[in-house]
Amino acid sequence: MLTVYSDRHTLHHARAEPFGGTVVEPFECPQRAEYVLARVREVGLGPVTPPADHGLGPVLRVHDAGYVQFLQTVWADWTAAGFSGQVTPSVWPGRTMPFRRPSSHIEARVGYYALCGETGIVEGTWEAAYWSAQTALTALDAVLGGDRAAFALCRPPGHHAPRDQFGGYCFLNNAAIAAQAALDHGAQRVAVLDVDFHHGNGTQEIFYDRSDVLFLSLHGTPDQAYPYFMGWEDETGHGAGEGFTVNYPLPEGTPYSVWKQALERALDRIRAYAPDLLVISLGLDTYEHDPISFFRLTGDDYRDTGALLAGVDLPTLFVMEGGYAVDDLGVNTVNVLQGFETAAGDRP
Ligand code: 6XA
Ligand code: ZN
Repeated sequence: MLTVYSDRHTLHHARAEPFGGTVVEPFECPQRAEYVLARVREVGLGPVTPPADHGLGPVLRVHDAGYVQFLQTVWADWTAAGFSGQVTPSVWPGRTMPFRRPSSHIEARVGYYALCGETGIVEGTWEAAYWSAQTALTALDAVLGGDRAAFALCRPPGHHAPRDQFGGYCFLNNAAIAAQAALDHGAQRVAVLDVDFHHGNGTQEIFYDRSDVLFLSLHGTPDQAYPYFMGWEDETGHGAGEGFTVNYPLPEGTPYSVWKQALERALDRIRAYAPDLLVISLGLDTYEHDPISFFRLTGDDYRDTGALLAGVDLPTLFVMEGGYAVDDLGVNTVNVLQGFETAAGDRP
């Protein structure tokens, strides 16, 4: 399986993250992608190639132009205002103070485009996010070109980013950008299955009123887990999209035996939809030792997951999302991909 990887992800390296009333080193750190790449190479998963530049066109098919321009200029505007630390949201148009008209101050603009407060922006964040999206698009090219599957080793991740907000460590929604690009290249239907521990609120929002993308997400119940305000079972889509969003919220302590039942239900729904392409938002924070999550999946479970994903027999694009047990992240990620390849190879 081809892996697409750009070392420009290292340009995004926030220094601090608010966590439980303290400030910690961000869980989402450059070592994550480096460990995954090292494991890809160690097992000889396949060739590793840098992304090709597809330009901003496919990004703007999904994201708001004003938001993209904000990401491109926020660092310059922040430092011009005299701020020297990482860009950190501190004020929002909250529930009792709804947005009525734009304020030109950079603090207000940061708050307007921020989903939440843990995600810092540094000088190289835009460039890293841009190449992360290009990574997904380049891996998509391989699948559209006939590869059974490809792995986009994206960093920063993307699934929390809706049309015009950043947060949850995400800036551009790599999976959504790839799904939309597949449609723009002639696919009729695309399924996006999000197996990250966290609900893929951004992807859900982007496709919520559409039937040409089926979005499914297995995640920690919003009653207990970030992003808290989305991901309930009764969010099923809107208008033409009614029935094309499917959420499987799961409780604290969920073991693989239970998680797998939800996965099998999701895979049945995907089979019924009969898409041309399957995009997997691949987060490994479902792992038993993940520091910020509460499922109980083990390393071996990821091989089985990969085999089940291969069982739907569709061209498949893997897009890297979360996973913070950094020491085991490479093995767990590649276990999914190897489990997939072994099962796909066994099929007639
Ligand atoms: C913020 C937690 C953000 C989780 C981001 C993530 N306290 N998403 O892993 O998949
Ligand atoms: Zn996650």
